[in-house]
Amino acid sequence: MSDLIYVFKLIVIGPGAVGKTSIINRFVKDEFVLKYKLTIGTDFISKTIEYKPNKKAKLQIWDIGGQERFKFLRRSFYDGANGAFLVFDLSRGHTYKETKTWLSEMNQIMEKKIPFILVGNKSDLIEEIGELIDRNEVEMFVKEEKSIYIETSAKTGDNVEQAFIELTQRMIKK
Ligand code: G3D
Ligand code: MG
Repeated sequence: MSDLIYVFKLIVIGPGAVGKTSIINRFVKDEFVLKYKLTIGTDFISKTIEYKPNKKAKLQIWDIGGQERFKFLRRSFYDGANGAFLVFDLSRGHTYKETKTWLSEMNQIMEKKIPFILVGNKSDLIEEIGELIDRNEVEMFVKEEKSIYIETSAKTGDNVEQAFIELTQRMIKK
């Protein structure tokens, strides 16, 4: 008998090279590959997550991949999404500003607002490069959007699974 109840479409969006594909690979395969050829395109990859003890949900995780460059291709990508990771790169501050454009585009395309989590990825680089974003401003931004902010490293795996669990719980509450 299966106690699997939920199936969610989860999309991972944000500027290029922030680590979207790496986060998915870390979560799904628990690995970090130094060189990816090209991102998966329009396909998704499935993984069942235990978001609470004995509670499972199936996630269909969609990597926006090359479509990040082609706005006209994105509509079908967003179609039916239940939740999103909006990812930026902690080592490139301008990618944080760009997430605001991504968010307004998503809200424009989606009929209803869906839960999202703002992800600052590459936290392993912070020590080396210093702080490039104003965390107070980030916290104010996500609070206004009724969202939360999580810092991850696809390289070390830090917080990656937690981010998926948190988003799954938010999609369930929705
Ligand atoms: P994208 O799918 O958002 O375009 P990728 O991003 O997953 O392809 O990652 C872009 C680059 O960032 C890759 O390096 C990848 O190895 C690196 N990267 C991804 N996540 C992390 C992380 O958490 N920490 C660090 N240090 N690097 C990360 P290359 O060299 O292949 O461009
Ligand atoms: Mg990619």
